[in-house]
Amino acid sequence: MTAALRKFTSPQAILDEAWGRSPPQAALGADTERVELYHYHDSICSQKVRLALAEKNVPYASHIVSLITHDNLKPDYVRINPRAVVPTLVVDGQPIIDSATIVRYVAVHFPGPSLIPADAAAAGLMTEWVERGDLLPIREVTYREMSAMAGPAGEIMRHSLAARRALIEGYMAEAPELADAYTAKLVDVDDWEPAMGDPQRIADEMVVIEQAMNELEALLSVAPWIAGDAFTLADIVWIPVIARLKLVRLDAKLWQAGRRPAVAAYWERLKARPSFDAAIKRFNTNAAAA
Ligand SMILES: N[C@@H](CCC(=O)N[C@@H](CS)C(=O)NCC(=O)O)C(=O)O
Repeated sequence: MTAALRKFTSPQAILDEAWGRSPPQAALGADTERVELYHYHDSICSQKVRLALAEKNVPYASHIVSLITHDNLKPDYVRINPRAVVPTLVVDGQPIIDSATIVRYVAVHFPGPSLIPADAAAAGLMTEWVERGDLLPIREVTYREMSAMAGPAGEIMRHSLAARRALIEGYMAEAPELADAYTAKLVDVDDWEPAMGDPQRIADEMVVIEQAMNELEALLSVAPWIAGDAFTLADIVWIPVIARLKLVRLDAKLWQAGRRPAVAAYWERLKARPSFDAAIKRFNTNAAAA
């Protein structure tokens, strides 16, 4: 750690100083007993769920699970989310995991605007793009690009990644009943981290992203939203994807300077929605994101 970083008292303090101030915990809604969200500011999957909750105007109690200090690996959290990832939505005491499942749950179980089209063809398109959003190699791109950044943000990311294996092993010793979850997490760490710098993998990832952007451009050239005239869960899943590509500065390559003008216009429409402010901007810790 550099001298500049050592003056801070904790990793969270470093993060706050480098990227902005954290929003208050559990201060987002009055209905704190019914709906609780375990999430992290910049987590793309958390952004999806916050967007769905904002579009439906569902109040919730907010519990920030820091991915920088790895609160997601702590035994108490792994007990509610065995994959040790954010987000988790808890409704009436029942945890629901996986952001695609959660946004569907929110769409179906809460009043407010419908986020699932009635038309079967549009609903099919929506489902396809919800799944595609999940399949994009965004995690790899994010960690690689952010670890490579100069200054505190990059240093935090590198330091944070390096700490994970030892933490997982420590928690596994502390909570042996969670050994299966922790073993899976170690496999995950070993699996993707070394591949982050592999040039072939990076090239393959860019092909996948460019292809998805071409198809998105085609869809958005004929309709305002991914599945047609109505804003749906597909847009909820893709807002954070586009925001993340912007954050890691791939917008210059993908939709700036006349490239993919329909995607560029879509990004402007997304940012103008009140839910963007509530779910992304409010939690944004990096000025490059918006
Ligand atoms: N498929 C899961 C993926 C969740 C996920 O990977 N979350 C990331 C943040 S976006 C996370 O918690 N990463 C921490 C880790 O992998 O240890 C979902 O959509 O909820």
